[in-house]
Amino acid sequence: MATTISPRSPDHGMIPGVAEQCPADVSLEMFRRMCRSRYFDEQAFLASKAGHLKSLIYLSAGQESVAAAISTVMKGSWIFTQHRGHAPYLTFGGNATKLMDELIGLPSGCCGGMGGSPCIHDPDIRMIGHEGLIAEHVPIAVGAALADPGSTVVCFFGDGAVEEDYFFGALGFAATHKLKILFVCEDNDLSVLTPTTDRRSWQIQDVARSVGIRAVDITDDPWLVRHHAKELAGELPAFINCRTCRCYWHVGAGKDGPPEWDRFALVKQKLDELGLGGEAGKLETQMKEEIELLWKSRLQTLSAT
Ligand SMILES: Cc1ncc(C[n+]2csc(CCOP(=O)(O)OP(=O)(O)O)c2C)c(N)n1
Ligand SMILES: [Mg+2]
Repeated sequence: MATTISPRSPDHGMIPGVAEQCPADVSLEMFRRMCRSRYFDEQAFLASKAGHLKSLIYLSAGQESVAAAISTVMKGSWIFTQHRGHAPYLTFGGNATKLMDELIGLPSGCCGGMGGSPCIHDPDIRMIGHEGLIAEHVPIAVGAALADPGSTVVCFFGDGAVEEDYFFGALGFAATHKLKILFVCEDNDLSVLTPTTDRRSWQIQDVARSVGIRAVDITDDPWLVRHHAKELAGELPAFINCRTCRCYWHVGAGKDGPPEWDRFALVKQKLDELGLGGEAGKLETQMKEEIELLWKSRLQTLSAT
């Protein structure tokens, strides 16, 4: 009898051989982007705990594989995120120093130090900031796709955001007008601390399909995410629901407990199996040192002012 893999599983929707088919340089680049985001957040966690940050922080750690994979496909797109935007910003090439300064509250931050972690806005990478109401950016992202048909739009949001009424209207509008937008749900199964089964009886991918949008429901394996993003990029609008797990609290520097799975470790294991472990190790050390040094220098700036 065939076994069914639970949607809350690190193997949900896996396609055998998908990592093997990916060019080595792309696999390493996805991992480099994951490291950039992961080590940024680890230092942000420490800086927040030490009381150095003006902003409340919403950490992406644990979920970074999703944006790392999508960023290798949807280059040059407009990017919209909600409060958990560190990984989309950093993987799409955002300036790490400007984000550190933003969290510290310096005028050199990407929002002049006034927006903080949940409102990352940076025209340099075409990223539009979130204003605070969950999913409010989704209709705006759809509007951007309507206004700029020559570009593509990537809109990231959480599994809680899809329950807002304006989310549905935006999805339907994008379908009707065949807009070039990729909707990406970072489905960590939590809205603050409430699991999905306590909040709704339906699946968002079914809603997307019901209005004629192609949708997949998969785990956060970056090779799998990239595979689907590449396929769907030619058929926008499209929807990717990515089952993922956050490492830290909803907001602030703390831990609820161990995440259901550790994608970062699983990716390293896979890179080893692909014979890329040595190069990946070097990249990881390089990114870790680079980001740690940057944080150190920015925090020194703070103590000097
Ligand atoms: C319209 C609205 N309702 C409630 C809130 C309070 N709130 C802030 S974050 C959040 C949870 C969002 O969950 P999800 O979209 O899954 O994102 P995640 O934090 O899991 O990344 C809620 C309910 C809000 N900001 N806006
Ligand atoms: Mg969530």
